Amino acid sequence: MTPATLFIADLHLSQARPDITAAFLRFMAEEAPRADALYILGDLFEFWIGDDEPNPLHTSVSEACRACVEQGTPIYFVHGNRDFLLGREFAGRAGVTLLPEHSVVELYGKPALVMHGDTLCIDDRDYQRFRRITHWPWLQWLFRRLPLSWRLKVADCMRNTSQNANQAKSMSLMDVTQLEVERQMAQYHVELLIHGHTHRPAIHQLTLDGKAARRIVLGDWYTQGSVLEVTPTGVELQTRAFEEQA
Ligand code: LP5
Ligand code: MN
Repeated sequence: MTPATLFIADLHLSQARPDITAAFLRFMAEEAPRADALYILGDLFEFWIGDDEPNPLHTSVSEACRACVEQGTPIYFVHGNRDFLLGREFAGRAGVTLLPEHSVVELYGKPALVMHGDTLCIDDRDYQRFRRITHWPWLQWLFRRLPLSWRLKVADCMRNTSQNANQAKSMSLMDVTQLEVERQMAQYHVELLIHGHTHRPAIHQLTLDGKAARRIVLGDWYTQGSVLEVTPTGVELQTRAFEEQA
């Protein structure tokens, strides 16, 4: 079998969408164990309020990840804007390696910059302010110590506020800022960038310093799965159909 590295993002797993969970668990059982590595580039979960939340969905996801890792496929996880609180305890249980927000990884001899993608959307100043604040370590420390029911309420309130705010934002404001893409790719000396977040799957060709470069955007898992397969000879952005509900 050709060696392949797989990338997924923006599954937004929740108990409200068992069809997405089923597609993810199938992918983890049938496809991920055959890969050289699996990268999950953020927003695996609809939201995350702490590793201590007793949620059967979290248990089935951690068990599926662990089983895959035990079969020899390492799993790397980058935080998204929904699950940035996912911590070392859950990662340890699942056997996944947490990566920093921006990482350069070697893919069959070529460096690639991988990230969730929200840090590329710098024109969305309200979001970037929200992000800065919710990443304050002392605020996260405090939040993690609130009772579960309060944390759930805060998350719910943030989701509602965010949804309302997004309705007033233009599509271009919520997309990446091209100059920031180019700045980060130059900073990390890469000709390949892979990210999610915008839910606009595409392979963008660009020119950096006179050289051909690519930005690959993973799709979400709302109506179908989205998987990027990288092999020594190329890249392919693929989809996976969800199973029909009985
Ligand atoms: O998520 P999505 O795609 O809808 O929109 C994102 C940006 N929104 C967010 C907010 C998340 O959806 C909320 C996640 C909850 C996480 C769990 C709780 C952890 C709490 C930790 C506390 C330390 O990321 C959205 C972007 C969009 O992507 C496109 O890039 O535009 O940004 C916003 O909507 C931010 C708003 O513009 C402004 C901020 C609203 C703040 C609400 C604060 C409410 C506080 C309530 C406290 C009681
Ligand atoms: Mn996101």
